[in-house]
Amino acid sequence: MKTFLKVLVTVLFFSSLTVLNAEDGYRLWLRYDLIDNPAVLTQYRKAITGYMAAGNSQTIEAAKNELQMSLSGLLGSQIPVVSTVKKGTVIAGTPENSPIISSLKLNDKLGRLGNEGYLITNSKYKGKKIIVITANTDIGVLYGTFHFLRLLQMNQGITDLSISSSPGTKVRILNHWDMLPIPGRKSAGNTIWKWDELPGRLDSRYTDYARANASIGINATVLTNVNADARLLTPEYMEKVAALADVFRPYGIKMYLAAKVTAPIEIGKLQTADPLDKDVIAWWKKAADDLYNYIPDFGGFVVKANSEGQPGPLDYNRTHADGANLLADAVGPHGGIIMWRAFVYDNKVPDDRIKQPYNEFIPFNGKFRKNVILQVKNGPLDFQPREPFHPLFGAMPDTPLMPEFQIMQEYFGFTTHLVFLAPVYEECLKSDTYSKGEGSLVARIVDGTISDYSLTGMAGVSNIGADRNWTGHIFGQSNWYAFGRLAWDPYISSAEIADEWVRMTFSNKEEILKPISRFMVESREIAVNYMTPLGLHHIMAAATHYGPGPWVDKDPRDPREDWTSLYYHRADENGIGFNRTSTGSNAVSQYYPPVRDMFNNIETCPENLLLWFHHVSWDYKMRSGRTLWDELCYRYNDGVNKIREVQQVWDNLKPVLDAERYENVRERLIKQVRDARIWKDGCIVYFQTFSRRPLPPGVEAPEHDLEWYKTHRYTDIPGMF
Ligand code: GCW
Repeated sequence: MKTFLKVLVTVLFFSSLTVLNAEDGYRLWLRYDLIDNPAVLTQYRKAITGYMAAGNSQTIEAAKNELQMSLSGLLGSQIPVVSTVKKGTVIAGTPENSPIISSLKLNDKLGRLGNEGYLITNSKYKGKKIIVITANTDIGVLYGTFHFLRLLQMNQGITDLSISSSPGTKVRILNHWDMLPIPGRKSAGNTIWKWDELPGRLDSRYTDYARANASIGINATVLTNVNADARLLTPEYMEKVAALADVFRPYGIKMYLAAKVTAPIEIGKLQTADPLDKDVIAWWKKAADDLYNYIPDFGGFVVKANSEGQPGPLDYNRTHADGANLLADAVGPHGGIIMWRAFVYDNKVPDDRIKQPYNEFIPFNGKFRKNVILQVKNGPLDFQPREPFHPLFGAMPDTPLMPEFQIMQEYFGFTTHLVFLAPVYEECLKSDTYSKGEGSLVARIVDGTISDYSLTGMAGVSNIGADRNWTGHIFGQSNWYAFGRLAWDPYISSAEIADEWVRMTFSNKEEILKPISRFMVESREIAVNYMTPLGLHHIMAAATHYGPGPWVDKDPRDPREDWTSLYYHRADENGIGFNRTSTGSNAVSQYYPPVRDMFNNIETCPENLLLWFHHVSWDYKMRSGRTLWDELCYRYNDGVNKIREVQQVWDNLKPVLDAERYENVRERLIKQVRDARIWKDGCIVYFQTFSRRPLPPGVEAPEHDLEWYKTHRYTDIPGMF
């Protein structure tokens, strides 16, 4: 009874603390608040009485800190670090550093787990029940620690543990698209890298950034935009970058940089950047040597070349392979790699834009150095709400490929719309390329199961910014989380990821967990419907990419055709959609049969990609029995209605959520509902000028005329004004 009272008092004390705790979102999914399920708490208090971490590297120090911070928080009482094993000790370390772990003879199991994998298991030492977190390396131990803490945060059983895990890809990297500051101008930019303070002052945020990444297995980062700035390779910046690399290293995060092909001209004063020029070769070699002096474990470069105005080897009549191999040879002796982006297209090439990456890269299959990997966007266009998988997956068996996903919601309503992106990543990873027959999933190519690539990886364009809660929208955090989890394990489902994230970020209580994880999983399809249903794409506002712009016939930055919406939707009085079949641009030919044939035939083409591959008459009969025009209107309408439902669900959760995070989402959902309606109405009113058909019954009438939508400006969307 006495203990019961004690527990009760502690529970009350800590839950009142929880209420007082500002829930500003800073702690992400690593909140470590007191477990609010009494039965689970009792079980954990019995099973965990102390912890020890063997070894004295900074990485082990990080694991120790994490255990200290989390266990006391979760269990609501001081969980001590112990020097001898007792019943209920959590022991973390490698067999090499821990004679106790070594005595447990786990080497067989560990042998299969490589440099980053880990094992979490219950065991007995001298008759005492303990929990063991072990790995071949200290970083494996840290990853295992985070996994163990995830189990606790998710209130999972810990008395029957037998978990072994190792990553599906080697380079799990964030690509920040932040720009370097422009000299003499006070930029309002929202980057978290405080360049003006580095290297002297290291914001504590950098450590939390590294912790959060390590907790989901991200092991690499590129600090700045792939539209690269040559200044990064000057000593001033190398020193700053090195200071950050030092902060990240204990957490297993390697530093990479975006390289600019013309750096030898811009900062090296050479006359050319020709990859075969001997001075250029020497310049890059020296730049790499210098970099490795600053950062001995530097990872390598990511390069955007000959794309959207970026310089590249083609400017010197050389090839992508020449350009990539030049850099590969510079970093190779130090163990570095080159991630060469396949996101290339040129309006001077008279071919369907989406065909260009494949056409440009296929001839170079096997022509790259061993330490080059091609970074390929999930789809062949550009991070649209829905695209088919990129046809390069599976088509370059002798050159490693890594997918690039966008975590940042460039085409998904920025930090204002609630869209959980795991389904976008999952859809791509689970696509069957048929490159080696049935079952040749993108995931199996990416992780090397089918492809046998020497290098594997996954890149995510980061959505992390200077907001206190990191991503502006609280649900933006879930996309960062999802990317990390899928880079580690390309086979987990969106539903599993949502479940984990909600449990850790909000609550394990069914009344919160169920509704939130359900709408998360649905949110991507909802957004597709109010933005670009049935395979429509690239019909957003020019330049900003926020809001609809199906009428865009000229981009203010450049009047090129492939930056207009008309190029992509091709609406006319007969119908709508881009004919990419064998009678059109024949982009379908870039896929292996039977995928090619499935897309090519209007009867078998999935309806959610119909207008991507076909120009379809307004009266075409859809599987629902409706005409295409009616179906299009219904989908738009459905998207708006469903986001209103999400808003309702969220409003109903008010009494059980903390005020601050509730409000963060509530306020944004108001704008999302408003702007979803603008998407729907704007697109319907515009496409109706071609279809000349009435709105089908049940579809809400548009609020304004076409002119209103064409001239509408958004004044309250962060990132827009
Ligand atoms: O999505 C487009 C963006 C560009 C970006 C480019 C790319 C970094 O609008 O801002 O440039 O893709 O991926 O290179």
